[in-house]
Amino acid sequence: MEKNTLNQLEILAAKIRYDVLDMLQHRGYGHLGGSLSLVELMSVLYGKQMQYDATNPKWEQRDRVVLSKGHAGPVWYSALAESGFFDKEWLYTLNDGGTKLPSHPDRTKTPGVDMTTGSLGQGTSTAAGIATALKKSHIDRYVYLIVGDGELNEGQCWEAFQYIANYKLNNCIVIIDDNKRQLDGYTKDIMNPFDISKKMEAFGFFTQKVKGNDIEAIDDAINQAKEVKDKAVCIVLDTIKGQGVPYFENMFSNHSVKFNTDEINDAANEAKQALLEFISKEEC
Ligand SMILES: Cc1ncc(C[n+]2csc(CCOP(=O)(O)OP(=O)(O)O)c2C)c(N)n1
Ligand SMILES: [Mg+2]
Repeated sequence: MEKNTLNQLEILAAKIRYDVLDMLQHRGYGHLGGSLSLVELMSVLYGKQMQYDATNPKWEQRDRVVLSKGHAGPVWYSALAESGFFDKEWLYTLNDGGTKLPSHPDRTKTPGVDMTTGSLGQGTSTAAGIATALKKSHIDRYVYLIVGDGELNEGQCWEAFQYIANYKLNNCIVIIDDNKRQLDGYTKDIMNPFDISKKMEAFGFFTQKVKGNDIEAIDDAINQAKEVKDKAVCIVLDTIKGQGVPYFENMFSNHSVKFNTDEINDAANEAKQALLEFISKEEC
């Protein structure tokens, strides 16, 4: 990747991370850990890989995202706002009555959101449906299906993966956010997923595993996935829940964080300040 492109994607990631912290802190609570683990992925998708027109969100030739782990809506909204789909002020309306940004994505409310999610597992099937429809309509675009590691507890995921592999839906790029934790603890303690990459390979997927905070590695993996012609494709993102902010990475219960102590607010403020400094230094 060219140095300038990498720099742009790092700046975008910093902006998305800032927005997630800022909007959740403004709201007073929210799904922080599983939003932060997707920041670099969102930067690569919206900053480089995806084809879209923010002024025409329903453009037929767009790529689609299905955020099956819908509770991470805040990171998606931040990426959409930074990409021009709507005004950044909307981020402060997260979860308000009548908002266009409900905590979990709703395709009838938010420009750029193509599928409603939140009930874990279901996005895997709807993404498979969209990918099938795109193939049948001869629309040569991609669906990025983002699934959580805890979400893999849902049997529906495995039915959908079997379908995606069987029909060789190589236009459905399955991305698993392997942040090792789910709502109430470590995934291996609650419902051990064992080796996710090997399981996806056994299901018939061309599978790659990359560090989920490595922008170049994520981009390379997506490029490689797009080269695969006769197989379903999967990228396992080796991430950290709370990624990019050490205080929140180390917080044991970082699934849904309440910003109700000075310590938590100070940590968020410090992280936001550091991100702003990084952005202003890199942008000049
Ligand atoms: C069908 C269903 N059951 C339970 C929930 C409640 N819930 C929301 S997030 C979550 C944990 C998901 O863990 P994971 O997929 O690993 O998400 P991440 O770590 O990325 O936040 C649960 C159980 C839900 N949204 N849907
Ligand atoms: Mg998880």
